[in-house]
Amino acid sequence: VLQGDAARAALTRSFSEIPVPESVLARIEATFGERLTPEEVVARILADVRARGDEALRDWTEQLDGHRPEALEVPLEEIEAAAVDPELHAAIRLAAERVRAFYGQQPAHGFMQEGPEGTLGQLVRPLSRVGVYVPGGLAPLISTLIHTAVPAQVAGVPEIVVATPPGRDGTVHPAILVAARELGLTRIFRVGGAQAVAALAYGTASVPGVDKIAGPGNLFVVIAKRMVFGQTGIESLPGPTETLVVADDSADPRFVAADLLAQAEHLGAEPVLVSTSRELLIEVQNQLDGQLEALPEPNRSWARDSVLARLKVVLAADLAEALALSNLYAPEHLCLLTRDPERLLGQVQRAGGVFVGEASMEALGDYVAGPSHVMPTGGTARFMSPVNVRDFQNIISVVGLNEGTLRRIGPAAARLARAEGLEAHARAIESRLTPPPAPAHPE
Ligand code: HSO
Ligand code: ZN
Repeated sequence: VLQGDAARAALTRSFSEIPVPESVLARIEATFGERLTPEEVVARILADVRARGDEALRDWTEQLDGHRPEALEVPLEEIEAAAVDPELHAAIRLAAERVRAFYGQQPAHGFMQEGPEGTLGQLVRPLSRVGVYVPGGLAPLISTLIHTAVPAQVAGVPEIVVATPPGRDGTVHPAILVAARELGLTRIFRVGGAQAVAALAYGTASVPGVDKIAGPGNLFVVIAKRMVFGQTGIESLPGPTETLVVADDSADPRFVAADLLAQAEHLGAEPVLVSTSRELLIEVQNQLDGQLEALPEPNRSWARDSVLARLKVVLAADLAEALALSNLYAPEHLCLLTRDPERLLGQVQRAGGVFVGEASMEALGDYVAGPSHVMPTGGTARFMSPVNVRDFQNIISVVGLNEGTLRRIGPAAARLARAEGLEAHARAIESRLTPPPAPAHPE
């Protein structure tokens, strides 16, 4: 149990220390025959896809996902034929409807200030083409497709393509296909990892290059997104998930443990518990043991792995200190399990999302609450926001001032231009301020 300075030190993030699991390094060595860093691996894949396009995508998919896809795009008939049970289908619909309704509320318009000066304003335009990355890995993340594609749709993006790694049999999970169909998405590519990011960034014969790549992924996907930034946009660098629970003595230890375990079952997750009550910490520990035991495999191993490797437990002097620690850590998810949790919202400065009270557990937010579950991880909540409509639009500044305004503010601009040594700027302004010389009268 950490307290005071030790707690502050444990919750201060250092980006140079992001550990690469030994299993990842071992896999790299097995694949490449040498101990490359993940960055070196990604750089190789990006360069290869850039140079060889679809053939490189097929080669890397075969090597890393164990299947060689001849057609990289999922045929339309396969999307149309995909089926899941009616209950799951209805749940997919509900999730999509609720995310759509939530982002329908986000103010995302521009403004046009028209007055005696003329016009100044911002035009807002949707991006033309967006690529959504849906991780494969341990689970088919149906919800992730919904939680990235729908905000882009609300933004007005006309073309959304999806990339997701195929299973060993080469197929994409039917639930992903059903969700895509529900959203009206028809272009799905069975390619994952850094090679998918490369394809979306550079474009290949089969995969169209996009203006922005959105969505979470494993270490290689995140590194690839960072490396292609500039060539294409990225919405953020969502890495392994974290949840920080703030609980006081009123919290139910069963729920605290359940919420920690829910996120602990994500690969590489970091669960953090900050409590003002020592008794609660002890009871949560018991609950964690019991609930872990009761989880089926493989979920128990996944969750246990995160708990053993990364669970942090902090005893805070009071809720003010608890919130200060949370702001320092800037968690992806902040869960408030306290008396009057709304009261604490005013103290929340940094988090991807805040989940207020017992009835708003983060797992609900992962699926159907409304806000996108793609939230800033790794402390990036200090400067990034959850996926939202604005990620899929850009702003165009409009300058439409009239001549009266030019006369008033032009001289100041010319003065600034000369101070910068930029004479042509000054003249461009002054040529409109001084009336042209009167034409000589031929007499
Ligand atoms: N909690 C994860 C998202 C997710 N959970 C998807 C279930 N499915 C990262 O925020
Ligand atoms: Zn989750």
